[in-house]
Amino acid sequence: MRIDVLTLFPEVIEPFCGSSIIGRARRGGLVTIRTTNIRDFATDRHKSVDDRPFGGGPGMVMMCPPLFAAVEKVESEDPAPATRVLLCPQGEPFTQAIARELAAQQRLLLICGHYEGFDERIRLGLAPREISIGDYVLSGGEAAALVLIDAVVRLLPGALGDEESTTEESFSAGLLEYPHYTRPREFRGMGVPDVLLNGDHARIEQWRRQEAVRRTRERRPDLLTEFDAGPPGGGPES
Ligand code: 9D3
Repeated sequence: MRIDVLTLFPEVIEPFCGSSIIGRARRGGLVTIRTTNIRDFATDRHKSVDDRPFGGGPGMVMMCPPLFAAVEKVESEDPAPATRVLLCPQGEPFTQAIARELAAQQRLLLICGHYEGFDERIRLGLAPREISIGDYVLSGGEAAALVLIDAVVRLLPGALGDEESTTEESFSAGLLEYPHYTRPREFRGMGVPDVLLNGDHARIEQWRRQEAVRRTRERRPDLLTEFDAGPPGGGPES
C-alpha cells in the first residue's frame, strides 16, 4: 500500500510513522508513506494556502489552487488510483469497518486542513471520502490522519507479529478486554484473582469471558449483542 499525506505540517506526521508497528511495516516494505507540504504548491509570492471567506465571518478557508496542484502532482507519481480522504469534522465517523475498507485499497491520499474549513470546491472537484475521528474539536486534520494510518497499517497482512495478531480473532471480539494481571502476585495489598493462579484453563476462559461481558455491559452497553447481553436488568454475574 502507498499512503500520501498532504498537510501543512509534515514534521508532525513523520516521526509517528517511523515508530512502532508503522515504522516496522514501512521498513518491511508493506507500506510506503510519503508526506507532501501543501505550501510547496502555493502560487503567490506569500506562499498563501488560505484566505478570508467570501461573505465574511471568522477564520480562514483553505483555498483550492495549492491543494489541487498538490493532489495532481502526488497522484501523477504512481499510476495506481488513489482513494482520496479528506479529514474533517463533518465527515463520516471513523470505525474499524472503515479501517478494514481502507486497508483493502492499493493507495490512499489523506488531506489534512488546519483552518476553519475547506473551500467547498475541494469537495466538488476532488470528490474525497470525508472522515471524522469523533465528536471533539481538533486544531487540524493531522492527529486524525495519524489515527487513521495507525488503524489501517496494522491491518495490512504481515504488519503484526504472530503474538499480536492472534488476539484479534479471539473469543472476545466485539467485547471490551477482560482484566489482565502479571507479576508480582501481590502489589501494595492488591492480589490477583485465584482463578488465574490455579491453571484450570477452562475456568480461566470462562472467567475472562464473564468479566469481558460484565465490563462491556457496564461501560459500553451499545457494543453488546442480544446474545452477550443476558437478561434485561442483569443476571447473577452483575
Ligand atoms: C472551532 C472551529 N469550528 C467552528 C464550529 C470548526 C472546526 C474547523 C476545523 C473545528 C475543527 C477543525 C479542525 N478539525 C479537523 O481538521 C478534524 C477533526 C476534528 O476536529 N474532530 C474530529 N475529527 C476530525 S478530522 C479533522
